[in-house]
Amino acid sequence: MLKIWGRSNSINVQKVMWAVSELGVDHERIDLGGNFGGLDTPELLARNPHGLIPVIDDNGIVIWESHAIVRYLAAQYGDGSLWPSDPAARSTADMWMEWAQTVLQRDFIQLFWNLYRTPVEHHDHALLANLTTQCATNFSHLEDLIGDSPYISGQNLTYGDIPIATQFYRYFTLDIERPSLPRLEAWYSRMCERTAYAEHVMVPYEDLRARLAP
Ligand SMILES: N[C@@H](CCC(=O)N[C@@H](CS)C(=O)NCC(=O)O)C(=O)O
Repeated sequence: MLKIWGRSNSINVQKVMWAVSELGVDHERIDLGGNFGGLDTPELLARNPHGLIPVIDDNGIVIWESHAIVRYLAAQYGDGSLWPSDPAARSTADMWMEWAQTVLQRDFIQLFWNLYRTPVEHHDHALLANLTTQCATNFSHLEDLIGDSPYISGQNLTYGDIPIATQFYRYFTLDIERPSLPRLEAWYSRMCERTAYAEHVMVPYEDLRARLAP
């Protein structure tokens, strides 16, 4: 059976769980990382030498890196659905997946860590203002480029939607200034109607909030 290691409030684990749930693959998820620890054990390091989550074992096929995992699951279990048969649709999915990793998530993680995972007493307000502006620029860029299709590769949900739309939940629920993003908000609303997204991505993150020790 497919095994997935990683805590449910990790954004990278959420991408994998969302894909697994859309695909209806029988699986077991094992909590690891964060408060659960366990990233320095020989067992975990044998599966992922980088000591990070998520990592999967699908009947002996071991994969780390969330985007590689999502692509594998889509190809293995989602031919014609999450994995479009048209190579052009896959290339669009891949382009946005790479961009999500190298630009959108890179900057949003910085904002999330400095705003939410840093005690308010230690906030660097100039840095937060810069990061908020940078994220607004990135999300606006996406807003301008996606066109009017309901999903990133056209008319159907594919693996290419997963990395970007996983960022939406926190971006649209954090107490920050955002530009007007009507297309992205419509896309986000469509995702919120999906059972798999609601269950695995719309996961409260209050327990990640940093506070000074009393
Ligand atoms: N590029 C990697 C990043 C993996 C990563 O940074 N995982 C984080 C969780 S989101 C982690 O393992 N953090 C340590 C922890 O949870 O304790 C991926 O996409 O899978």
